[in-house]
Amino acid sequence: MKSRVLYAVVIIGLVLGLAACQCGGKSAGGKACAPNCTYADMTLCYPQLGAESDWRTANTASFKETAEELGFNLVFSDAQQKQENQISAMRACIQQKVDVIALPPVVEDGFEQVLTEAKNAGIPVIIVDRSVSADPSLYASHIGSDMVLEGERAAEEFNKLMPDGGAVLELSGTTGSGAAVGRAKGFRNKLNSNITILDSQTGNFTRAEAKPVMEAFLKKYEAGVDFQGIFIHNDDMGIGAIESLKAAGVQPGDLVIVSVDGTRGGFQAMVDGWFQADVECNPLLGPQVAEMALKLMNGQSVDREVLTNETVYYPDNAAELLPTRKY
Ligand code: GYE
Repeated sequence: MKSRVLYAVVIIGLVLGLAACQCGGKSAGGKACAPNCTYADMTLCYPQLGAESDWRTANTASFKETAEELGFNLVFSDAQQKQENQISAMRACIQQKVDVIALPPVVEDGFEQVLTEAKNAGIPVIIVDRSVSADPSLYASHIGSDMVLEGERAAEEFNKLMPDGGAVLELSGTTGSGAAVGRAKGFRNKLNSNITILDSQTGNFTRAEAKPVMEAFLKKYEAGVDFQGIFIHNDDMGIGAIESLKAAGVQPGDLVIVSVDGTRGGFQAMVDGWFQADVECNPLLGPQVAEMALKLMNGQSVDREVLTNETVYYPDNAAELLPTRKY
C-alpha cells in the first residue's frame, strides 16, 4: 500500500515537474533562451513590401538601423509591391526558422494561408503598418497607423478650406491596401455633404504612376471649374501630381491639395505653397516592433493593437520644421 502511494506521488511529481519545466528547456515563447532571450538571440524577418515611396525608404532604414543598434539579426527582403513575392519571402523565413516575422502587408486580403503556416511552425507574426483582413488569431499584434483617422483628418482640412463646398478628386494608394482602404473610408466618413468626390483613381503610392493619372484627370476635368481640390493618399503621388499640374499650366497653389505622410518632400510642397496640409503617417516603427518581437520570444504577453500617435502639419511652420524632419 505504502509503495503504491509513493509510486503515485512520484508520478504526480514527475507530471508537475514536467509541466513546470516545459521540457527541453523551452518555455511559452518556444525558445531555449526564454524567458531571458536578448536581442543577440533574435532573428527577425521583415519581408518589406517594396520601395515605392519616401515613407517606405524611411521605414526600411528604421528597421535596418534598429537591428544594428540593438544587435539582432534582420532577415530583410523587398517584394516590389507584389503579394506573391511577400508570401514567398515569408515562407523562406518560416523554413529558416526565424524567431519572429514582422509583416507589412501590401494588401489586406490573401494572407490567411501563409499566416496559418507561420502559426503552425510556432513563429509569432506582428502585422506592421498596413492591416490584414485575416482572423486576428493568426497573428500576435498589429503595430501601425490608424489609416481611417488619417482619412478623417484629411476630410476635416477640406471642410475648413472649402466651407462653401465644391468638388474634389482623389488620388488613391494601392488598390486593396489597408492604407488606401482606410484613408478612403475615413475621408468619406467626415467629408461635408456639400463637397463631392468627382473621381477617384489609384496611383499605387508612387510618383511615376501618379503623373499619368493626374494627366488623365486634367484631360477629363477642368481644374478650378470641375474640381477645386485633390485628396492625395501620399506625398510621393502628391509630388508626381504637382509635376503634371504644372506641365498642364495649372498653378497647384490655386487648388486645395491635402496629402498624407509628412515626408521632407511633403514639407517642401507646403513651403512652395502646393500642399495646404499634410496628414502625418510615421514610418519609424523599427524600435517598437523589435521590442515587441523580443517580448514574444520570451513568451510575454503583448497588446493586440498599437496605434501610432500622429498629427497634421501645415504650411505656416513647414519651413521651420523641414530641417528637423527625419524622413
Ligand atoms: O503612406 C505610403 C506608402 O502603408 C502607410 O505606404 C503606408 C503607406 C504610406 O507607400 O507613402
